Amino acid sequence: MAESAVHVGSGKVRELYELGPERLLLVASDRISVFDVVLPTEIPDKGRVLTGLSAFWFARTRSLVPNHLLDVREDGRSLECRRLEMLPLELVVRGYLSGSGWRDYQSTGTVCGHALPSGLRESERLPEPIVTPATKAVSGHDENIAEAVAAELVGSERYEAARDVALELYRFGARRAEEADLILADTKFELGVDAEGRLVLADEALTPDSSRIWPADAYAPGGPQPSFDKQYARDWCEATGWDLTPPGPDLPEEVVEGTHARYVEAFERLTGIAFTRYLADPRVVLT
Ligand code: PZK
Repeated sequence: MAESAVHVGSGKVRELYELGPERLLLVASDRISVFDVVLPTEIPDKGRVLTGLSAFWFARTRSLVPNHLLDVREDGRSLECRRLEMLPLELVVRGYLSGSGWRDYQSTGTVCGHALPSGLRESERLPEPIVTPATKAVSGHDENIAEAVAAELVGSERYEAARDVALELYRFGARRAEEADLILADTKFELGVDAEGRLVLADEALTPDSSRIWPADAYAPGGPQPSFDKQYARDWCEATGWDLTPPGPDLPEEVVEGTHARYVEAFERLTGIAFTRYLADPRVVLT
């Protein structure tokens, strides 16, 4: 790193550094988590794919909402960002019924207070995308909350603005995904507030790690859908008989290679940019 970067936080697969009082450096590693466990094997370029995608979306959604991105570094895996006051919640937008949304729907017929038609199947497209806020629980597992609770946490005016922005961003990403024969089933946004009190998109945006992305050609509601990016790794891990507690299994070369290829393919289909061009000049995603 060219300037002094002090490590201030770790996510499962990313590291956060501060660059002086006003800027942060978000560094995406090549680590992969499967069933919420980080595996001992890395996927080459995964951090670059996620960083490039995030930067691509930040550049293309600036007119919808300002974001924290300042620059992409030459290494292709690091984003220089503006430091913000983060809202203490995540905004999950769901266009399809999956994961905790499907579980909540099965037990209550609702998802985070959204009444939904009866008889929906797992992975079915919702009549309209919904926002299901969640708190960043210390346990690492996020907890879904009702929109009324989210409004109490940050104020109803702020919550409503954040919700509207999240919906717009989801619609933007889902449209582009559809053009790439991908389904953006759901995605998570994190927002902050800048020194002028403006709402700003932060963290990563519309990446495979913050979204469920499904291949449209295999879409078949009525059960879980294969993940576009992680399915090889998940299937291989499951077939080993692993009990899903750490440590996870090492991935064999063919699974690493297959997973790498899927990440690169997601990047190229969503951005329309050759990944080799990104590696040669990461700033290409900003133009
Ligand atoms: C911020 N995280 C999550 C934790 C990571 C990421 N622009 C910002 N301003 C202030 N704080 C944050 C951000 C952003 N983005 C993000 N925690 C704080 C996080 C650990 C590793 F890569």
